[in-house]
Amino acid sequence: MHSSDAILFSPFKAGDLQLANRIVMAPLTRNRAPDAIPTPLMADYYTQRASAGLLITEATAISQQGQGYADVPGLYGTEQLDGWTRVTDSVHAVGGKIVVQLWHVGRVSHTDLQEGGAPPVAPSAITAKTKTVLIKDGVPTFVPTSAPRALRAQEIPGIVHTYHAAARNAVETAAFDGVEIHAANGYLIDQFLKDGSNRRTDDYGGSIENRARFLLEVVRAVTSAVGGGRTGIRLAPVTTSNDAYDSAPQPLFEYVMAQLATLHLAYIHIIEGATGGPRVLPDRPFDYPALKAAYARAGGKGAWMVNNGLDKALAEEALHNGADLVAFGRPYIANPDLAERLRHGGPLNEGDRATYYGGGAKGYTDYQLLHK
Ligand code: 8OZ
Repeated sequence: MHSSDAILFSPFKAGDLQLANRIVMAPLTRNRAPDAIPTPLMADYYTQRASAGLLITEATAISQQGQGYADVPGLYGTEQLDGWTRVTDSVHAVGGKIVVQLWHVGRVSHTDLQEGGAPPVAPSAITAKTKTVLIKDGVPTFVPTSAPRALRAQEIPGIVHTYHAAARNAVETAAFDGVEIHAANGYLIDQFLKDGSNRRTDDYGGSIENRARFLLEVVRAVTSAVGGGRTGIRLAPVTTSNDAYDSAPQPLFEYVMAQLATLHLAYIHIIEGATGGPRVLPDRPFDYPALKAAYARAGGKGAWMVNNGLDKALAEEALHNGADLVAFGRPYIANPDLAERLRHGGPLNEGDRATYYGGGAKGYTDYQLLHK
């Protein structure tokens, strides 16, 4: 091991999660779960990547209403939980740790994916300027998202409860080590947070406190199900994904940090910049050190996980600057042994974009290892 590698390969305890190293596989949507049921091929895929200190699964719908894309997995049916149990058993058999990402897409959906062809739900009836993926005649096809309807206030406790039930099933039934709440990338929780998508005039809209209410109710519901030490949360303050926009993200996210600090989470996972895109956006400035300071100042003790476009040098720099964990997304598509490749300083395989979303083993479980 090179001495500068030591920081990436040191063990770390995030809440109740004892991790072998600082390298995290970020959640990656791969659309290979027909009928939302995880397959044996998915068990192979995650197991191949289990030398990461922590695997975070692809975003996983907590309910059919929370579904927004073809062939993404769920956590709300017996067969889905059985499929995930095959995944977690296989990952645990090789010593890996795995949490599932809890997902409700809100308005980023299509009537074809909703029960009875219903419109998707959102804080406000504002259509996202974004696309989703349907599979038509076996071919993944991008289509505009459908116009959503605004949730009635009385419906919100039911959705919060669905997060609670999904978290409990994930840990108690499917043997996940924990859960990550997906509060990023323009999905339901992010839609409530940001004023570009939330025009409500009730307790869930308007002020920062009101827009953060849904997120905090979800976090409390999830921690009451599985404990804060098994709960992480992913946030993307200035992402451009799925038409996400807030006019003043700094005070919004610093308020969220101060509230989360009291809930004893395992980790805070921050996407810096535009998800899968530039880390710095000239028209969306954001002070990440101030965000981390707001969390620490309020007593937050969870691990600080950073993500987006990291390479080895950036990851080491982040760890030296106070991050605890570094998450890699796209590099994990083509490099199942990314941890070993980082240790050796490369080389990295290039991913094949044509097989990112949908399909079978090709471009999924057939990438070469450095050493066999
Ligand atoms: C890419 C394609 C579909 C969904 C996200 C869950 O951005 C996603 C996603 C990414 O968080």
